[in-house]
Amino acid sequence: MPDLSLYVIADPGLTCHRVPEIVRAALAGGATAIQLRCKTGTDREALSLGEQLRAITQAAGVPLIVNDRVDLALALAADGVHLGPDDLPVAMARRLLGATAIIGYSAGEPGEAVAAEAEGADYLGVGPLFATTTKPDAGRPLGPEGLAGVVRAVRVPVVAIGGLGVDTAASAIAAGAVGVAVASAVMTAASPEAVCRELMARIRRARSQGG
Ligand code: TZP
Ligand code: MG
Repeated sequence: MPDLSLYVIADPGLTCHRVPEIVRAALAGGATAIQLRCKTGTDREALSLGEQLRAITQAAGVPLIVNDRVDLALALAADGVHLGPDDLPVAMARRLLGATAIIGYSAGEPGEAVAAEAEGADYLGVGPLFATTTKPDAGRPLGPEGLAGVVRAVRVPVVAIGGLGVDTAASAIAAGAVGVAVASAVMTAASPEAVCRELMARIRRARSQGG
């Protein structure tokens, strides 16, 4: 499994700045995985951004995971895909992408998490941990207790998502997540590099305190 400690969600809908520049800065600050999340725009636009991110992540030796879209993941030769209940099932994505692809799945409670693990998901994105405006239909925040309940239910690594930033990352790690997935805290930051550096410092500190 790749290092999912600081999993930055590159969503062009959250910024008026150039996404490739933000991703470069995030990687310089220590981001360990990048997700391409395009909820609006044309397929050509998503492909063009994906090609730029593919080159940047490859040069940095960091995985690129495509949200929702198995076709785009294939077109980009991305490292994997992140799926949810509205997307192709995990098992079908596995057939299309192959055994080495990283396949993640969004789960909001233990039952969903156990089912996705049984279907072959490599990791789970679990949330929203806290309230977020980035995904209006994300559901009720789980809080650290809810996250810990999902972590206990599965063997695959869990990445916490939703409302995470410098002040909240440690609580996700303390609840058992292997990492944090962060969209707005990085995409809207004045310095994405500085925010990522601080996030990694908080993640490391929380791990050392938990161990
Ligand atoms: N899935 C659950 S919450 C969420 C997604 C995609 C949004 C995460 O964005 P932010 O800005 O880090 O809260
Ligand atoms: Mg999805």
